[in-house]
Amino acid sequence: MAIEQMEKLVEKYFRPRLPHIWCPGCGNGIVTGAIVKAIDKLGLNQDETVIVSGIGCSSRASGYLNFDTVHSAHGRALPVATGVKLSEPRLNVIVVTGDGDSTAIGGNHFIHAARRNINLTVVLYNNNIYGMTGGQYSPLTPSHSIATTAPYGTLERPFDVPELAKAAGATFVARSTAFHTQLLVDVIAQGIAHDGFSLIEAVTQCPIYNGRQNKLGDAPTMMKWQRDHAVNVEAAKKMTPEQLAGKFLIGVLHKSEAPEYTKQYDDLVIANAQKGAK
Ligand SMILES: Cc1ncc(C[n+]2csc(CCOP(=O)(O)OP(=O)(O)O)c2C)c(N)n1
Repeated sequence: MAIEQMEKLVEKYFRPRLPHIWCPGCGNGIVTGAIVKAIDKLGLNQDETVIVSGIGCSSRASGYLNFDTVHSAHGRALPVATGVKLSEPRLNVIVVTGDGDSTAIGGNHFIHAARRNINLTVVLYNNNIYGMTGGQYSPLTPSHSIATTAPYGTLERPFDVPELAKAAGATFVARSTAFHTQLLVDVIAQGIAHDGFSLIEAVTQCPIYNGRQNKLGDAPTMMKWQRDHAVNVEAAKKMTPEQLAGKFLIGVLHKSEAPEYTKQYDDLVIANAQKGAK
């Protein structure tokens, strides 16, 4: 994208709040930029688009964006977003959340929002760690990684979050990385356009807490790792299990149709509640 175009996007969609809190090399700016590009690509009305976040480095994105935003409580972005969407179903509601925010403290809300198939778009910034509080392991931290809460390596197995979302009932599930920015923009746009619960996992680098503790190198090195370990879901169809060992899939991983919650709710109100309880 040309620099003039970028400047226009920044002027329109970001609040001038420099300096931001993100560390040098953090991928959160790339992911937030991808959300903005997806919104712009779809031509969404800025006054009818709401950004809701929880708590964490990634959740700070809501404060930098020039929309109606809610920076809610840790793990509670989805209940807040559900309330916003149910009260005004015409709004586009985008949830910005971290791996800890959405799958640890907010894990229960995550599976139930997916199960309801409410039309929210969740962009999960997966840096594999609790960044804001200094590098504790999360449910998405790979086994045996070092974290401040696992000095000898974590014994826990991480969730495959797209599989979790799909099993819980999400009707659009995708993954991309900070390195694969074009794809990230594209799958976020598809998720927003999808009429149901959509989960987009954005794999991103945290060089300061995750990278340093695990000797993963600086930000460019971590992004090269993303480049070398992600396989597009279409390309993967032609690959053998041996070729796919140690890799992860990117692209649209699941898409299905199911009744959307707010529409069902409105129908229920019209068909029953407005006639009065029997
Ligand atoms: C109820 C509650 N518990 C704990 C915290 C402390 N806390 C703030 S952010 C955070 C983890 C954030 O990790 P993640 O969601 O992965 O986001 P990141 O900072 O990595 O983007 C925790 C435990 C809090 N703010 N509120």
